[in-house]
Parts: sequence; structure tokens; C-alpha cells
Amino acid sequence: MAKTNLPLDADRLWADVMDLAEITDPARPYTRRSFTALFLEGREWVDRRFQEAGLTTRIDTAGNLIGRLEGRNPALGVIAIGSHSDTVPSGGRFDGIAGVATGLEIIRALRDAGIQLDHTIEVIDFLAEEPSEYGLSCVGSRGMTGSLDDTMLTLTEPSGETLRDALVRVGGDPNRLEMAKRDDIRAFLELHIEQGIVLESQSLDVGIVTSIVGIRRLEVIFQGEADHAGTTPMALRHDALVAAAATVTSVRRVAEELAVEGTDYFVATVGILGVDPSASNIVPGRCRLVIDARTTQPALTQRFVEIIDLESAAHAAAARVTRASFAMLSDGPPVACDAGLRAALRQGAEDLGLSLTDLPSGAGHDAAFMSRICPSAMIFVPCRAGKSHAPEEWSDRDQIAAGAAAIYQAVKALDSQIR
Ligand code: HGY
Ligand code: MN
Ligand code: MN
Repeated sequence: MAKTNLPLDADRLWADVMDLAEITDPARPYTRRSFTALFLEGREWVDRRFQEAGLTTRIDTAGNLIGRLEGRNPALGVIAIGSHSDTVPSGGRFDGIAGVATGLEIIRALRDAGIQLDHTIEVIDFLAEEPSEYGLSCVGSRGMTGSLDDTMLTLTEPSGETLRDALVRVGGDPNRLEMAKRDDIRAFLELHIEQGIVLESQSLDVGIVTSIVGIRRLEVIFQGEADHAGTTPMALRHDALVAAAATVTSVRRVAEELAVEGTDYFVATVGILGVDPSASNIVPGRCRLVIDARTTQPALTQRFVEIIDLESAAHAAAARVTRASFAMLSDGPPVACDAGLRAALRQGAEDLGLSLTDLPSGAGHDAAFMSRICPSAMIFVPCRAGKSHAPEEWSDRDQIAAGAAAIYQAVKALDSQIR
């Protein structure tokens, strides 16, 4: 049901989302992977839109694109709104982008209403929120919160470029990361599609996020021996894929067991499985898999890792291969969203007559890292059939506008509350 008299321009907001979506790998809509030429083309578009709205723009040393409009009383600090403009491969048009466009539209709507805030307001396009080809997600928000360390900068993508060099390529400065860390942001708000089915199934306009899952990513490498698929007897094989496949099955079984046990929930996925040399007539010599485990209860993650550690080692022995690596790639703890900001979002939504519920986020977000330096909170808008990280991802103009309007209301209230 379209909400009328929202305090912002739904068409203008929608046009931004649709226009940015056009900057994609045409062969794999919608793909704008971080650090690529397409990503930089998208960044240029975002920068131009920020400047057209009267914002000053900069890239901080962690590679975040920041649009800024000074407040009447700069000493009060910054209210920031943001998300990310990079996508997963063959992702959607709304994951991240809707949040960046929302921040921009709120600033334009305040201007159109002749409102100058006391606080400075910023809209932030965080660098590489999605897991990048270097194996790390939330690169920019880690940098803004002092959580991007030198070890992470040595991570490489398949052709060998380091994250350090990639950061320079997109305008960051890995030698001055301390300049990106902020202590002047008083509140951070993020709009995001739910990427789940709760809001749509209950016909609700928005969701006020209570907590954001912790995400642990593990890399497991099995080293066997490439052999001729036709002449190598079964008993003499050292087939790395046999161990990897058994480990995938273990991940599924243990996650299902823990999902039942946990009060919130536990999920785990193997989304990357690399087989080398990957030919039909060669016994796989090497396999690399990446496990993504999520929960709001860290004790469950610990249990999961212990069990998979034991079982993956057993699968290696059974397949007569070695487990060359069982390493943690990244580990972000679960985060509770700020109660004061949640109340402001709830009030903003109620002011507009929006229907709402509280709900946890099973997806990771930059807001989880931002909570390390300031009060942070999120508002979800429905997405069709809960689908995301796929080209079918969809949210409609009025749904995004309603969520953005709730943030608009909250920002006005927080501007006078936060001192
Ligand atoms: O993977 C996630 O949860 C987020 O969409 N980057
Ligand atoms: Mn995503
Ligand atoms: Mn996202």
C-alpha cells in the first residue's frame, strides 16, 4: 500500500537506485565487485550525485566515499547514514545500494524542506562490504573503526594483488589508516533490504533491527595427489575432493544440529569450493573450501569450529590426503543495535503510520563494525520472497521510500536530542 505524503521524493530515490543498477557487468547482472573498474565507475556516479546534492566528497584512507554537509553547530559531531555500493557476483540491485541512495535522498529532502541540522550529516559508501576477492568483507567499515590491520592488507586475490595495493588503487592510503578512524560520529543509521521473508510474510512496512549476527569465515585446504582418472586404482588414490565433499556434508549436519539447539539460530554455508586442477580425467589434487558460519551466540560458533576441525581432519585421513590448512579468514562478533537509535527509528516509523516489527539480522552489515565507534542501528524494508544475493532481488519504490522516510524522521529527532 503506497504511503502518501512522505517527507522525501520517492521517485528521485528510486531513480538513483535504478540508475546505479545499470552500472553492472552486462553478462552477470547485477555485478559490481569491489575494487573492479565497474565498481570505480559506480563510485564516480555516486560521487557525482553527492556533489550535485551540494555535498563535499572525499575518499578516506580506508577507501570509503564520504559525502558531507556541515551543520549549524559542527562541534556537535556527525550523524551518518550509509551502506555499500559493491555487490556479490550476480547479485541484486538493492543490497547496499538502497542504503547509500537513502542517505543521499534524506540530505536532499532536508534541503528541500529548508532544514539545516545542528549536526553535520554524512552519507557513506563503505568500501567492499561484500566478501571481496581478497577474502575479506567490510574492508571500509573495518578501516573506519580501527579494525583493518596489516595482516589483512597482505591478503591477496587469485592473480596475486594484495589488498594493500588494491586499497591504493581505489583511492585509499594503507600507510595512513589511522586517519580513517573516526571519533566524531554520534549516530550511524543504515537502511537495508531485509534479505529475509519476515516483513513480506507479515505485510509489514519496516523492521527495526535488534541485533546483527556474528560471522566467522574459515578456509580449509586439502592436499592430495593429482592422478590419471583412468589408470589410478581406487585404493591408490589421494583424492582431495573426497575429503572436501565429506566436510561439506559435515558442515550441513552440524549446523542443522546447532540450529535446533540455539535459542536464536545458527547457520553455516560452504559457498566456495575450488577444485584443482578441475578436469574430468584428473583425480583432484587440491581442494579449497570456505565456510561461512553465523549466529548471535558465540558459544555455538566455538562448538561448530571444534567439531568441524575434528571431522575435517578425519575426512582427510580417510581419503589419504593431508589437511594443509584449517584457518580463520575473518571473525566478526554479534552486535546489538543501539536501543536509543532503535527507539528513534520506531518513533519515526510510527509518526508516518508505518507498520513495523523488531527482528534480528542474519546478514552481516557495516553497521556491525560502526557499532564499535558510535551508537548504530538499522531499518529493514521488505524484499520480495526474501530473495537476495541473486538478480531476482526486488524491493519496490514505496517500500524503500517508507524506510528512508522513517530514517528522515529519526534524524530530525536525533539532531535535537543528541548533545
Ligand atoms: O553476507 C552478508 O551477510 C552481507 O550481505 N554482506
Ligand atoms: Mn550482501
Ligand atoms: Mn549488504
